[in-house]
Amino acid sequence: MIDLYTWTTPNGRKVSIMLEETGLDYHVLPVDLEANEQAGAEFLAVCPNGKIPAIVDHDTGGTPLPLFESGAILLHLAEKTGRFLPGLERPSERARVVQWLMYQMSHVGPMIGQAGHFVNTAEDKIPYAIERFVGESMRIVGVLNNALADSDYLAGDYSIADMATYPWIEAAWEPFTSMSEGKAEELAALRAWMDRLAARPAVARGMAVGSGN
Ligand SMILES: N[C@@H](CCC(=O)N[C@@H](CS)C(=O)NCC(=O)O)C(=O)O
Repeated sequence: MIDLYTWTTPNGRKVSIMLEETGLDYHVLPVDLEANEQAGAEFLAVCPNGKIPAIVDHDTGGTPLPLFESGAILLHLAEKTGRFLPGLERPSERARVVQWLMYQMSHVGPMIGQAGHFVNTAEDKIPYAIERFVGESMRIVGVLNNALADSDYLAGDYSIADMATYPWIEAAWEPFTSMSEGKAEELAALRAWMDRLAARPAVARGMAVGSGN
């Protein structure tokens, strides 16, 4: 059994999608970010960084493993199940998946997250910050679109890199494409990839996890 600490946000959804895809036995423990439960002692004991997602894997054959950082969790679950990440005997294919996973972790999530903060959350609408983070997010999304021009998935076969990226693009699609005319057409390859993922039943189930259930 795996305990999944999560909420209805993109980083949490990456892990619930992977859990649904692999069929691993898991139990959801909602961490209500609006009630600031991520700062409570119970959650901090599992995730000292105070951010979802986190898991406790009880099926290690030994001491249970608490783990935070969505990318690390996805790698762990992929290695545990031997799915959605090529094995060490296929080093080049594996490296490509890890590359796009790192791209999500270091660019897609942080930049779109900051863009959302400065556009929506911040009381003070700072033009420099909005321009900086929205501009960089658009550039990053463009890189994804180019990568998908000749490929159904980010790194060859469907992988944890796609699972990590999808919830962020799904959340950003509407606001980003409504910012400028022609944006949706420009990002046609990305849209087709989104539709491909949305059609997967496990993705739909994973996206629905965490809302206080
Ligand atoms: N790099 C972390 C980021 C986690 C993260 O930012 N989680 C957000 C929700 S998507 C969170 O818990 N925010 C609550 C807070 O900042 O207090 C990961 O990928 O797991």
